[in-house]
Amino acid sequence: MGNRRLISIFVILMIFSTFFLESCKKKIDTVTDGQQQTDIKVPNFNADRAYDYIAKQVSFGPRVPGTKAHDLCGNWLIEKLDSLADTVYVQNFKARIYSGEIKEGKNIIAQFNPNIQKRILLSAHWDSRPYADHDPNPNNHNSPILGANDGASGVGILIEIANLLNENSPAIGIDIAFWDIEDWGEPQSVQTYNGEFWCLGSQYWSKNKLPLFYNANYGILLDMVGAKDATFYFEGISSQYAPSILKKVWDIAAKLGYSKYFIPENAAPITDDHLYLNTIANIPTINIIHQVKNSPTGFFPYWHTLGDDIDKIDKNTLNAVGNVLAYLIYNEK
Ligand code: AHN
Ligand code: ZN
Repeated sequence: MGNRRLISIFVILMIFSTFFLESCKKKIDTVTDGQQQTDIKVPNFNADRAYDYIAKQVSFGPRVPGTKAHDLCGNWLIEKLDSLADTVYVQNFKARIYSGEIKEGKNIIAQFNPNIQKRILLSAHWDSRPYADHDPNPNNHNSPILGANDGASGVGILIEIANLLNENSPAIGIDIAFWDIEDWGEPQSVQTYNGEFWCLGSQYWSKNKLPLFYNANYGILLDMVGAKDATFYFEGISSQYAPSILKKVWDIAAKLGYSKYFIPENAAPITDDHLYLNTIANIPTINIIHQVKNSPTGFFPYWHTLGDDIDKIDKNTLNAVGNVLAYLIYNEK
C-alpha cells in the first residue's frame, strides 16, 4: 500500500469517526433533555381558585386589626392552611402604631416539608389599611379599605400555591407566611416618621422568629399582585439585597411568556415587609410589587383608596404570578 493511500484511509476514518461520535453525543443530549422535561412536572396554578380566595377575604370586610372581620378572616386563614400544610404556627404579638396606641396582631406561618434544609419563604400581608388616605374623595380618608389587591391578592395566590404543595410535594421545603399590621403606617397628613410604623408584623417576626432559629435560603414577598396589567419591576430594596433572586424570577417569567408583567427594569425602593426580612431576619428577599413609574403614588392606581375592591382583580395577572412561582418551586432541588 502506498503512503498516500494509507493517509487517505486514515483521513476517511477520522471524518467517519468524528461524525459517528457527534451523532452519539447528540443522542445522549436528546435523551437527557427528554428526561429533564419529563422528570419535572410543574402543577398548573388555578387562577379561579386564587380569585375565590381573594373574594373570600374581601367578603369579611376590611381586615383591620382589632375588628371582627380581621378576627374571622384570621381564623379562616389558619383553618385553611391547617388543612393543607404540615405544620402551622400562629404568632400573636402586640405592636405600637405611630399614634402610640398598642394593637394586637397575628402572624401566620405554614410549613411544607419542615425537615428539609433548603427552604424558600413566600409571604404577603393579610391585614388591610384602616384609612383610604389616597382616595380621590377626602371624605373617605378615614374609612378602612377592602384591600382586594393590597393584601388579599398575595394571600390568595399563596393559598392556591398551598393547594399545589399539598397535592404535589416539592423537592425542597416551602414556608408560607402571612404578616399582620403591615398597613397601619401613618396617614399622608402625618408624615413625620421614617417608615418604621409600616410592616409591624414582619418586624416583630424578624426579631422573634417562629419556629425558633428559622432560616430560609431566600424569600419572595407578594404585594399588590392581582390588578389588571400589573407591572413588576426590579424594586430597589430587592436589587440591593437579593439581585440573583430577582434575575431568577424574571428569567422564569420571560421563559413562560410573562414579560409584559415582569419588566426587567429598575424601580424605586419600597419600605415593605421584605426590608425587615433582609435587614433583621437576614433572609435575602425580593418584593414582587405592582409599581407604576411616574404616577402620583408610584403604585397601582387604586392604592389606599376605596376603589381597591374585588372588581380590580384580574385572573390573567394571578395566573402569571402563580405560574412563575410554581415553576420556580418545582424546579428547585
Ligand atoms: C410605603 O408607602 C412607605 N410603603 C408601602 C408599603 C405598602 C403599603 N404596601 C402595601 N401597602
Ligand atoms: Zn397598603
